[in-house]
Amino acid sequence: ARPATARVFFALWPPAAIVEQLADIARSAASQLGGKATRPESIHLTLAFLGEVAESRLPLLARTAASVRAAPFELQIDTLGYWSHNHLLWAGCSAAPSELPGLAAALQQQLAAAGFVVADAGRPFAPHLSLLRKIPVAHPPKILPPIVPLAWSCTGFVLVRSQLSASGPEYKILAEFPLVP
Ligand code: 2AM
Repeated sequence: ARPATARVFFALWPPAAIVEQLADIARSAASQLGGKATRPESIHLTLAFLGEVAESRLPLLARTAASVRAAPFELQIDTLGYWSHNHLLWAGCSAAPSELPGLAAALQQQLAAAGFVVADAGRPFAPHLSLLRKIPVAHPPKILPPIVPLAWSCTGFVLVRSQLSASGPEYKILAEFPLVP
């Protein structure tokens, strides 16, 4: 029998106040453009995507993440972006502090050292929070409206399991890792 696996990734999970605002933006964009708004409980910023990992290795995965030393930082979510290759509308930072790519790189490095394979590890880190997927090609957003900047204090990151279902992915937080000054 094949070993049981889990589809997992590491992410920054926004606090409720930020989720609410981003979910509002996602809903109003969906009503204007069509497509599928990310459910509020699913809004996140991926740091490293691993895909399928044997369940037996999840404890090692959590220990590895716990060995990452990084300080808390502030993000200003102040811009929307659109990717035509996957018809995706996302929110992000016009100028992310270096701590954000720094955290993603530190995490990737520890994961690789422990023998985990990070998808897209060779590509530049493109931090984003996906808000609206499957925007019909007939309605790509031509002009993205400005958004009210959202101040997000990032004080930890999480290990998430993604369970795919007919109604879309369900995310379950398996472990949390604090960022300590
Ligand atoms: P997306 O929002 O841009 O689709 C769970 O699927 C999270 O992991 C999402 O944030 C998703 O990004 C990201 N993700 C999925 N597959 C990925 C891959 N192959 N490489 C990097 N990130 C991926």
